[in-house]
Amino acid sequence: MAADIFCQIIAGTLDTEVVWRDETVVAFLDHRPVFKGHVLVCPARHVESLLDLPGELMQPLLATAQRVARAMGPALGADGSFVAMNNVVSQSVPHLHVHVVPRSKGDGLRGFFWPRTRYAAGEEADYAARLRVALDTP
Ligand code: DGP
Repeated sequence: MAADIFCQIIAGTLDTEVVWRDETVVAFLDHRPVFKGHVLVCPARHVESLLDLPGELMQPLLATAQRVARAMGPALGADGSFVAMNNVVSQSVPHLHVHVVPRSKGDGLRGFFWPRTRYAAGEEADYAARLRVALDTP
């Protein structure tokens, strides 16, 4: 099977602006940024989505996302950042990537389109109960 695009970037066979690389994590510029300086932080080894991420990679991945987010102030003059990942649905590259997008007050981003709904009476407790069962919450 052909390596996905991010595996190729990580292997160095596809040219991209890499901003961080160590044994476990690689971070590079998204080529279609929400705002300039938008970074994708990936596990160096192929991991498809958050559900497949081994425990030992969780800390390095999130720590790198935090470092990148922290760098956006001094490097880009950002006031903050938006950090997110798509898993399967809306995930266009099947290699886990954390988006770290620089944000500035008044940058015009109205937020992603997240229509909000409301629970009917009693429904909220039912959803919570179903999740507690799946999570083995004591
Ligand atoms: P998502 O929709 O969450 O799977 O985001 C995938 C992102 O990957 C999207 O914002 C564009 C970016 N992307 C896709 N192909 C390439 C590429 O070849 N190089 C770079 N640098 N970014 C890419």
